[in-house]
This record gives sequence, structure tokens and C-alpha cells, in this order.
Amino acid sequence: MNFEHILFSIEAGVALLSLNRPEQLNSFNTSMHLEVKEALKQVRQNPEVRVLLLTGEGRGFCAGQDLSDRNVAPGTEAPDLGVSIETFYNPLIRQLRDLPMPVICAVNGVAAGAGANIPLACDLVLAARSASFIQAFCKIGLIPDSGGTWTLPRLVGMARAKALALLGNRLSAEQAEQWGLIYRCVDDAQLRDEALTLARHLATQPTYGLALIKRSLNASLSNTFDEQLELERDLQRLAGRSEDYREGVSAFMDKRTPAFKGR
Ligand code: T3D
Repeated sequence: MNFEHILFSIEAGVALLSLNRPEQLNSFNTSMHLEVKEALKQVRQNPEVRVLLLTGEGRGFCAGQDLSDRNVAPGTEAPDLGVSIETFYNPLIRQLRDLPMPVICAVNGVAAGAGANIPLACDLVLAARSASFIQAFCKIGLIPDSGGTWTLPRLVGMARAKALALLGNRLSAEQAEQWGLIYRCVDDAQLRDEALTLARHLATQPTYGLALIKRSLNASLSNTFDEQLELERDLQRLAGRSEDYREGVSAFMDKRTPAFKGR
């Protein structure tokens, strides 16, 4: 598949996926959805890929759904947005959350609507200091989607989640970091380099184990304490059978740098 609306490359274990409709602030039309879906399929199937880095081209990260794709002229039949969510946004969020590897999101500019919630489905979110997050849905009569109603209260608490969702105000990257919505806010000029450095570092780590860490922490948000203890037992069993665990312990005992393979 030739990509027109995304840039996609794989190098040294890192898949770099950049949304590329800068004139429309990387808002999603159907073609971009299909291309992202295909790229994520390749990421999942390619054993060389150990980390995914998601970002955007131009001055925006993503402005959510491309509203020019929606026919809302008077007299036209109401669109079934549930179909769009079911077909595109929910699978995208599940794909990102369930990818068995760390997913880094580098939010390079404004992130609005679904574009503000896609990063929250990733594992480590860096944002440029000039970036911002806008739960823009309320301004057009919609509700936050792409998992936002689930992730927001868990990340920033119900009071702030409701303020963000009901008011649709712009939240700066710095405030987002202070509120715990994202991992880190960095200077604009440093964003791409910092995100790549982090991705390249993670790609040398025991990424099979990192995928299990991600899985266990994600599950903890809805598990009881006892369920979580049992999950830790099960996932530690899997981790202990990995080549990387053997390598990590051997390297420690031999006082050398481990060479992890991600399996
Ligand atoms: O429909 C379904 O499938 C259901 C699922 C919905 C998921 C959703 O994401 S709904 C929410 C959709 N997104 C929005 O409501 C955000 C709309 N955009 C904005 O509010 C603003 O553009 C921003 C706050 C993000 C940025 O503002 P600003 O002033 O920096 O830029 P701008 O001038 O508004 O936008 C620049 C261009 O991008 C402009 O085009 P132009 O005039 O230069 O030709 C603008 O129309 C275009 N653009 C921005 N967002 C969208 C868009 N075009 C289409 N769809 C967009 N979402």
C-alpha cells in the first residue's frame, strides 16, 4: 500500500508513523484512517519492530475527525456517527493500547477532538511546549470519544475531566504535564529528537517484558487488587520464560551490557 496521508518508516527497531495532512491539521478522513490501520498492522506483524513512535507533520498533531467529510446540510439524513466510531476510532484506540510494545506519542502541536484522546491511548506522551489539548467535541454537540471518557477521569480526576470535556478549553502542554495527563512537556525544537532518543533506547531494552508491563498497568485500571495480583503472577510467569530474562540475569552476573532481543 502506498501511503499518501501518513509518513511511515522502520529503522533500528523503531516504527515512526507521522500523520501527514498538515493543511487540515492532520484531521482524519477515511483514507488516513485506512493508512494508519495498515501501518499499525505492519507494526504488529513485523518482528523487527520493537517500539512505535506516533507524531504529526506541520503545526498540528491532529484535529480529530475531518469535519468537511460530514454532510450536515439542512434536510440531509443525520449521519450515523456510531458507525464511524465502530469502524475507525475504536479499532484505532484498541490497536494502540493493545500493541505488544511501548508506544510513544510526540504531540507536536494542537491536539483536538479525537486527536486529543489518541495520545492518551499511547504509553508515553511527550508534547512540544507550544502544543495544546482541546476536548473540542462539546463545541459541536458531540461527546469525547476515542476512549476519552475513560482515560480522562483516570488520568486527571473527575473534576478536571468534566471541566475539560464540558468547557472544551485549550489545555497547554505544560498544564497537561502538571495535571498528569501526559508524561513530559519539552521545548519545541527538541521534541522530535527527544522522542526518537527515547524510542531508540526502548528498542534496545527487553521489549517483550516491557509489553507485559504495559499490559499489567493497563489492566490495573479496571482490575481489583486480587485480580491484579493474579495477573502479575501470570505475566511474571511469561516474562520468566523469555530469552531476555535469561540474558538480563546472565549479563548482570557477568557484569556486561545485556543484548536484548525482545523475546
Ligand atoms: O464524525 C465522526 O466520525 C465522529 C467522530 C468524531 C471525532 C472528533 O474528533 S469530533 C471533533 C472534530 N474536531 C474538532 O472539532 C476540532 C476542529 N478544529 C478546531 O477547533 C481548530 O481548527 C483547532 C482548535 C484545532 C486549531 O485552531 P487554529 O485556529 O489553530 O487553526 P484553524 O484555522 O482553525 O485550522 C487550520 C486549518 O485546518 C483550517 O483550514 P483552512 O481555513 O486553512 O483551509 C481548518 O478548517 C482546518 N481544520 C482544522 N480542524 C479541522 C479542519 N478541517 C477539517 N476538520 C477539522 N477537524
